Amino acid sequence: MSGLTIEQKENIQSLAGAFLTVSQKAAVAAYPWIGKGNKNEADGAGTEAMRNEMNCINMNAVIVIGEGEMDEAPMLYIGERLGVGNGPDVDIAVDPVEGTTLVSKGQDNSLAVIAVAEKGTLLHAPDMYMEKIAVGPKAKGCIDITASLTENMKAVAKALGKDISELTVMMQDRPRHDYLIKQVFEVGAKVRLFSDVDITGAIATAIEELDVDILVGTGGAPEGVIAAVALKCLGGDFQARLVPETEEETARCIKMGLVNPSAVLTMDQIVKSNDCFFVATGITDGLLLKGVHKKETDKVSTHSFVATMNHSHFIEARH
Ligand code: VTB
Ligand code: MG
Ligand code: MG
Repeated sequence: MSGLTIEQKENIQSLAGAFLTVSQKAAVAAYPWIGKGNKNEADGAGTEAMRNEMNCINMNAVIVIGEGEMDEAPMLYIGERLGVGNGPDVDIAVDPVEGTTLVSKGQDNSLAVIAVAEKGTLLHAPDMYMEKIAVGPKAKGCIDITASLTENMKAVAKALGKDISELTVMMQDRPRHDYLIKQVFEVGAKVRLFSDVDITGAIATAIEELDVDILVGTGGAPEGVIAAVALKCLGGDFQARLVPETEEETARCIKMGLVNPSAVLTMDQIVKSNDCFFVATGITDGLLLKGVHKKETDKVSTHSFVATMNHSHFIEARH
């Protein structure tokens, strides 16, 4: 339970508008790098824009999921403090350019994303793989990451009032997911494979029109924390399990306070507070959002998605 006063809660939610500008600026900054074959420049431009804009916001913020450790990332490193001060105390998880390869190759579905939550309530997930499963509001409470995908599909189909063969399961197109794809085909359900950005797949489960019932698979842990915030706001559900692959990664988990590194992490363990929100802006066109597009006379258009605990909405803007 959060110990915040109503005023403090409102102060956190009132930051959402300022963070919309942050993600719009990051997407616009990455725009010139679409299709230029240079992931690092795209990432750098988005990161710098995000950081400059966040430093103008009245808040005491700490990056808990960012571009890396202090010694490897000059900007938005884990532990970096941002904001003008004298505002709400918050934790921030960012991915200024989620899908850098997509941007550099001019492919669909890249985003600028940010999740914000009450100070001390976001999981400090290390940069390693994480097994994930996400569903929308109607299937909340029905998932179990320790069970097989088949079992989860049965439970979700029941909750949605569908036949199991009518389910659409989204996952990253990777050989490591072959065993999952097999389970989907075995029950006659559909897969929807994508190359990158599993945050979009997770959110898609909570947006009816997108026709995605489950997001499953192993992807980045930082992206998992950001997706968990979005699903919490959207009333969906999310479960995860870190996949440390080396002794060093196991040690990092323990250092970050995860006594049992491969324990099940529920949505409420990943995001401990209800005082949180999520913002994304499309860089290239995608399933959830349109990308940045050039308009007449030096103008660009952006398309963003904001989800708070009270509501979610899409915003089209010209800059
Ligand atoms: C995952 C996923 C991300 O990159 O981290 C993926 O969570 C990396 O997967 O959304 P591979 O190691 O198989 O390439 C993204 O798709 C984009 O950052
Ligand atoms: Mg990134
Ligand atoms: Mg990423």
